[in-house]
Amino acid sequence: QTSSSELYVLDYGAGNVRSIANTLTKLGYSFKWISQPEDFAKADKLIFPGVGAFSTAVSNLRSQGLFKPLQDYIASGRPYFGICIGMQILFKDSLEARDLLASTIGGTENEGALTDEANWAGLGLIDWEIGKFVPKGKSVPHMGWNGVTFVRDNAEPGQRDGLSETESYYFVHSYCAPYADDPRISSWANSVTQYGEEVFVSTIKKGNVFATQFHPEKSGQAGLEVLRAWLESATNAASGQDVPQSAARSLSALKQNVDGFRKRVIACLDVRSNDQGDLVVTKGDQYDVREKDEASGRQVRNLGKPVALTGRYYNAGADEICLLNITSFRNSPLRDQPMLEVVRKAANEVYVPLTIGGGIKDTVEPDGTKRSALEVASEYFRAGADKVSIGSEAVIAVEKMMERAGSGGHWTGDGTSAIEQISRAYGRQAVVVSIDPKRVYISPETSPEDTERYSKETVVGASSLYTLETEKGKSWWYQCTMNGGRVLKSLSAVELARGVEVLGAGEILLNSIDRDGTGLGFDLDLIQLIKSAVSIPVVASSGAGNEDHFADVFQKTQVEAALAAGIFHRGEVEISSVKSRCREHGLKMR
Ligand code: 1PR
Repeated sequence: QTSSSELYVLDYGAGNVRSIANTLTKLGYSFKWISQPEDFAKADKLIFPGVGAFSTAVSNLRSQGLFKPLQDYIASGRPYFGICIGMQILFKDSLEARDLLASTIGGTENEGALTDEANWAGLGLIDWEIGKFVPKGKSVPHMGWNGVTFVRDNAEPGQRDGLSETESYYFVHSYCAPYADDPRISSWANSVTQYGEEVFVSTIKKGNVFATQFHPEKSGQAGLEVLRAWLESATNAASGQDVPQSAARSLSALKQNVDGFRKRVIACLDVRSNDQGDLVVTKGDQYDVREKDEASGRQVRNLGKPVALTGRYYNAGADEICLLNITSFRNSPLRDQPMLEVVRKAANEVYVPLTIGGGIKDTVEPDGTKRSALEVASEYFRAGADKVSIGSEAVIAVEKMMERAGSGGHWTGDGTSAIEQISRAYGRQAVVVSIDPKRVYISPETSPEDTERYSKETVVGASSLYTLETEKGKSWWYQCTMNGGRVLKSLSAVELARGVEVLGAGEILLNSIDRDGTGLGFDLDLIQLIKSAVSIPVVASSGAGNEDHFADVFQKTQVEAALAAGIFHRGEVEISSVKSRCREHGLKMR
């Protein structure tokens, strides 16, 4: 061991570790990466920002010879901070590995690794199994901001280790450590969080081990405080030789007041090159991003610089920020260095989740080099993205799956789609599918087959939640589009949503070409239709014109998140006023 205090961060080569790096730099700490087994001996403090899937983490650690040294490091009593999978890996094992094995993914490079039972097992420090959320009355993954409640009575009420019962933290996971009145788990649990009816362990603290299920590096100022407190206080303590703990509260006592899941307000930036070749934030009306005025030469609307706007929205309290490269279908994203640079710089300034979309697909570069969607996504994750959003490619994947299944057949993936590849490596929660539906009004000319086919998914005027004057007496269904609405498909938005959930998407970003940029409010019919078709979270998008539209969509459709672009870019509505209006309606907001 070195005498100077060496902080190390464990990176086994998956997911967004740049965020934690940026956060440490922001807090004024220098650190080194663990790049080989020998590095553990040099570390005085260790952070493991585990991202991705449990079994991928375990098999990567094993194949790189890092598993045993990590186990030895923790046993040595030196301070350890685990984040997300970095917390789950302390447990005996996880249902996630078994689920992955049982899933119908064929011919994957992971399959061999998974059939080896060693790769199901975690470090085994905590004799408890990581379970899975049940999607009953709530979406899974648990994605968003939630509170914490301390398991033991608090000397300093409401606050401990930089962690506060009045703040919220960013969670993103489908698997969790269920809390129970059993010392095997209650002796390790420091705080719990409630999601729906389920109470799970949100932080672990014992001896030299501290771990969070949430992402402190993505939890804004509140999260930075948790990291800062640990960095300032972390001292050696042999595992298990802790000061005697006061009694843990029972599950029933904890369950009463801890459900603090917040609705998310997301700012979205559509990014593209303007005619001068500069990357700008633009905004369309029904996806047309050019100035209406012919005299101006129909220039691409320029609403600002992506990095500057991202920083502005972070400071204004955005719960998440979404950057969409809206013309990426035209060129190779891996050669699109300016966009990657935007992501890198944005990730340097914001400590809330960043979603990056556009061009996540298998590509062939101009020199003939093939790049898989997974490689493209990995590049974005390394640049600082937390989630990637897939648009056009998702439509193709679902069409193929439906073709394979034939009529009445079982929908199942074949392991080759971008959604499957990325969710296998990084976890379902890292994969968003962006849907660009367009209304198709049913007219007397609509063929009987079409009317029949979509009868179940057709919104009839009378059943509409929110009919505008111009829509009265009409019926319609929602058609999928690709390439920013340029290509129309026969697939319906409901089929697409159901299909991508089967393939492994963790969230749906639901746009509406009809409402985009109109300020008429979200298309509540569309949102309700999709929300009830899937059990993954849905982000409502397109059409927000004022604060009430947010309160409306949250109350009437149960979506977890709502996104806007134009009103924020033009400074017409502030994120803070959206949140206050929602609070007035009794909604929980960060
Ligand atoms: O197909 O995987 O390369 O992804 C391309 C991505 O770019 C998709 O997510 C697609 O939705 C998006 N996109 C493509 N063309 C456009 C366009 O506007 N011409 N933008 C576009 C989609 C919609 C939202 C917008 C909301 C809210 N933009 O991003 O932010 O509608 O706007 P509002 O609050 O102003 O109403 P691929």
